[in-house]
Amino acid sequence: MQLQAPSRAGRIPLIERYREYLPVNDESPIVSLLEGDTPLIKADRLSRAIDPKLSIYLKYEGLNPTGSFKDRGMTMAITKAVEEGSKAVICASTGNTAAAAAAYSARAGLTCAVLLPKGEVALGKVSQSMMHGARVIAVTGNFDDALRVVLEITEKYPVTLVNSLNPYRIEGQKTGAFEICDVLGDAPAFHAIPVGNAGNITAYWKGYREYYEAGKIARLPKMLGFQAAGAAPIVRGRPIQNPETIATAIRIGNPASWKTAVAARDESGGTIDTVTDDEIVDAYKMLASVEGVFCEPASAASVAGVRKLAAAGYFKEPAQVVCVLTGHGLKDPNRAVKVSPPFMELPPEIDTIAGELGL
Ligand code: AN7
Repeated sequence: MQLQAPSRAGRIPLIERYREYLPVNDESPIVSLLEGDTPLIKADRLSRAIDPKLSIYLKYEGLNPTGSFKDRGMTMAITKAVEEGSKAVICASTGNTAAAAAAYSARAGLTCAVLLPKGEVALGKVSQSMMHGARVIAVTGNFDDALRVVLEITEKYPVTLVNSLNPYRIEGQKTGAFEICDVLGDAPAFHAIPVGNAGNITAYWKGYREYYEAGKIARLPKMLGFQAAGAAPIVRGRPIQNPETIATAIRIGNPASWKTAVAARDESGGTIDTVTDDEIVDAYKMLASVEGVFCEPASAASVAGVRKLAAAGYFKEPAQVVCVLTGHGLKDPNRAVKVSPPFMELPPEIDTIAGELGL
């Protein structure tokens, strides 16, 4: 039997696919896990439940190689780190950046160090960093503390920063916008996205603008960003000392890309708003049970936000809304179990089980 080709059908490295929009040349040593090209899922049942005027689409970024959108930025950041002769990379992370950095570093043969806020990173993400051989350090502080230390380290030592302050990360992540436009044939009217360190809203807005300037799309979307109510520095207009939310991925009090997130909001005529943990959990459960799409809690902030705006009468006419589901539900299995009803434990007896199932 013939062995399958080493790439999935239709999958080529993200950087190859959008090469003309990315800062690479023919010598760039592309480090790829065949990321991107994630599904844009039309969510009719969800649309009907939230606001029948809307056509909601889910950009399911959880289907990237390490289970989050971070792979788009990391293929670029690690490719450029190798191209520039770097031997080691470092990041602070609420978990997903670390998982992606660890995986792409493993593939490139780079040393990788990740600083994680102690006790506040979902289990799946920690396991990824460990398995890919990163130097994992739990910092006794929050993400903002960890990022501050990482920035000081990269100023003093020859280690490449792969947080989204690294401009190549944003370059890679903007391709999410290209893919959405390539599928829809234009930009959607609204683009909803969770906001943590604010790199992704910055990247998507850059992607849409570049496609618009290239004449690939005829309109720009309104950007709708959503922060967890207990970690909403941009909405409150000041850094939050002790951010709190069950959506640990976006438990961030002082986002690095604050200014560009505000610019995305204002230039697009959109909004950045809060969603409570209860609203996040409701949307998280709804996505899984109504559409069969399992994302992590932070990702559900995009849908929770659209739901909140819809209830407040924000959407006046029929419109396409793309919600980015930034990470896979399996990243945070503990939360999934915690928000679900307990399951039954029964002996392997047909009558007992059939009885319990009401058959
Ligand atoms: C699932 O991994 O900041 O606003 O260190 O993992 O670009 O920060 C993760 C962020 C949304 C927010 N959804 O994106 C990290 C990290 C998920 C995330 C965000 C993150 P940004």
